Amino acid sequence: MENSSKIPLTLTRDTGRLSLGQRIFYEKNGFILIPHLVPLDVLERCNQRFEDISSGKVPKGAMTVMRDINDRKSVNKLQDFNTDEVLFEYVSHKDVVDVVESFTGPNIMAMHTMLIAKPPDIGYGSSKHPPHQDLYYFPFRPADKIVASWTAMEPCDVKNGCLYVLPGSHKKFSLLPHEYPSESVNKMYHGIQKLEDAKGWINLEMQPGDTVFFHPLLIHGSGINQSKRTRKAISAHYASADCTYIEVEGTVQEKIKDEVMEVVKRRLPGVTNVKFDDIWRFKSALVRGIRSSL
Ligand SMILES: O=C(O)CCC(=O)C(=O)O
Repeated sequence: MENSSKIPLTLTRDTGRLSLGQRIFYEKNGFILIPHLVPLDVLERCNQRFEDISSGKVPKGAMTVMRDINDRKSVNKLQDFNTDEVLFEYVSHKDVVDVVESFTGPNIMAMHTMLIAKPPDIGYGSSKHPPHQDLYYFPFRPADKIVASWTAMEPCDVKNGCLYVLPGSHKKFSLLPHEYPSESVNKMYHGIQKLEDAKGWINLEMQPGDTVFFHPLLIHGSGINQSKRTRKAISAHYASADCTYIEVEGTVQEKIKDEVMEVVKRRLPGVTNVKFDDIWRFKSALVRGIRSSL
């Protein structure tokens, strides 16, 4: 198939993994969903690891274990598990990384990792994730060399709070200001306000193994879990190893940087010379190719 769409392909490269149609779809919409990408046995091992870490059977090591702000008995997220050999099986899985390479090129770092459990909401609405752009959290660029993978571990539908996206928003908007919404949300869930006029939102209902890849400027979020089931997904953000760190002081990202640095100060009292990019250097890992500037 030739590129007769007249869309210059600037966000993807031909590695033989994505079809031209899939590349054009990503360039236009800012995401591409690939059904049945991750084998179910990998997800089953990740799920068991989640249960073992959440229950305290397996030590959490360097990762962060987060609980819903209202429902303190529910672990809603494991974060930063690049050093966990079980969960890293997902992050480094060939089927995922082969697709990632179409966006990042051959030298690939896993910068941020999450297993998001989204427990049933207990009535405060805090299981939702307000609309946001992931780039808000990242002190490295260029944005076009960063991509998220997000894989359903369980059926994800509107009832249990699936992902929703605003197609094309990665091109329509630059990085927008984010802040805490007035409703109850979890720690660091800053959102974009005043999106009432935005039209064309779509829900991504997905089955286990289905994987969506999306651009870091794509506006997305997830709904309240109004079911009695969890809604588990595993996700990683990848960047080209050739990306470089930027200074976020004085930009819309300063607020989230300050919040992250407050947490680091609390966790590492007495350590005074850690910078925001040091945290990213520490928690990231090479998954393919050669490590360079990140
Ligand atoms: O899985 C979810 O509910 C939302 C995840 C997400 O958008 C994020 O963490 O950036």
